Amino acid sequence: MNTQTISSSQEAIDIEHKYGAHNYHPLPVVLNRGEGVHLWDVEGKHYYDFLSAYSAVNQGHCHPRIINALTEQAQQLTLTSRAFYNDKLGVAEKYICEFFGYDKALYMNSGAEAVETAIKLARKWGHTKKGLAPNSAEIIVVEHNFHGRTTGIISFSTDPDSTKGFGPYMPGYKVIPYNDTNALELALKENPNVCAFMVEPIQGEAGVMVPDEGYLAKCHALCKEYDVLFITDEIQTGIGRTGKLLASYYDDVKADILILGKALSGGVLPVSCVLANDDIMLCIQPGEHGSTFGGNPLAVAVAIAALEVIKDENLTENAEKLGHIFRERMNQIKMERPELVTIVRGRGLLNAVVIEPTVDGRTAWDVCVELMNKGLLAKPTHGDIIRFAPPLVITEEQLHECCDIIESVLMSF
Ligand code: IF1
Repeated sequence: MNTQTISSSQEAIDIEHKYGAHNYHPLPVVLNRGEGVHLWDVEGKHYYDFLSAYSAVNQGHCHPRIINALTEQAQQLTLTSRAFYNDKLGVAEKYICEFFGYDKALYMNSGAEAVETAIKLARKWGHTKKGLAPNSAEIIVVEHNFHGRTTGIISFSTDPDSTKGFGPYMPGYKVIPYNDTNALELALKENPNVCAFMVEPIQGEAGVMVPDEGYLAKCHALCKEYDVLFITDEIQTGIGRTGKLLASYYDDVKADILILGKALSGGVLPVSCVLANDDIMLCIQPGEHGSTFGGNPLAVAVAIAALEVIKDENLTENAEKLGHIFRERMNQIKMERPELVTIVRGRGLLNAVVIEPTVDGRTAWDVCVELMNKGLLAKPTHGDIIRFAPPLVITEEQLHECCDIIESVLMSF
């Protein structure tokens, strides 16, 4: 039986509909090639990518240095498991620890796996170092969080789409409002069993919700005061996306446990990582945590190259500079069409625009379909919010060209 080759977009959509789970509602575009900020569909139509696979492709599609690292390692050694050593993992652990300033790194595969790892690490620290009674450790999280889709993680989600029908849920979590340090202080005062507070420095899925200046710094100070670990989930906001290497740097804050994923591989394969200092990371002893592919030579060779690209190509600085230009262009449209574009927000090249439904009932989805027709790919979240997140390699000229496309579509609504 030979594998079918796709000759039209509709053929690809049909085969996926018939044989694939219906767990997504994609825009009707079928891509088959990517390079930098560019994508092409089966018919050869060009698009600018303004989603970057939810910020996994910060370095641009198929970055040559990352692809080279992948292909070289793939022909040498891809997987040993952690039953044995290999000559790549230690080098990659050292590299990422020095890159972000921590004693130790624990590589995993998906972002959710890294979040689960951080949760286990924080609980282990709570029970063994903070002296919490067995199985009593609590973690504080915030409303509208998104940290992944495992049954453990959705246990503290406040999004019905992520939780409905998937119970029973894991205990041990307290949900408080985002961007509210009084709520955090009260939760810490009320509950002596808290081992950690986990937060996205900017909430991506919630719609690029940027907290007040000083919020993260105050949370960090409260965690110190109450002997609680400060965990940042920078899977989407990290690695240059927001114009700083990590979004928590906007408040000059360094997490006790840092969670990375997505762009840690430049979108080439799943790589995630948890970083912490020895007093925390060494709470997990041999045989207490792991995964078959976690830290495999192929993944970590790619991770090193992905981080080198961010540094060598000054992509964080580019995100900072072009982010200001992008929001300025979007605010100009907002001034022209205040009834349609009500909010523009973001940091670096993680931005969102809130679109009000038009009098004839067209929504952010219809804007994204029209953007697709005009050669720009973005996707709405929560109905009325369009997230705009191009690869960080985008040039100023390309950014203006894309803003022209966005402007022409929005002005036509
Ligand atoms: C989907 C959302 C974005 C994340 C943060 C952990 C994870 C994610 C801050 C888990 C993953 C992805 C998952 C993907 C779509 C996308 C997403 F819409 F789901 F919420 F980006 F906003 N922490 N986000 O953003 O990482 O296990 O996926 O590697 O599930 O639909 P993962």
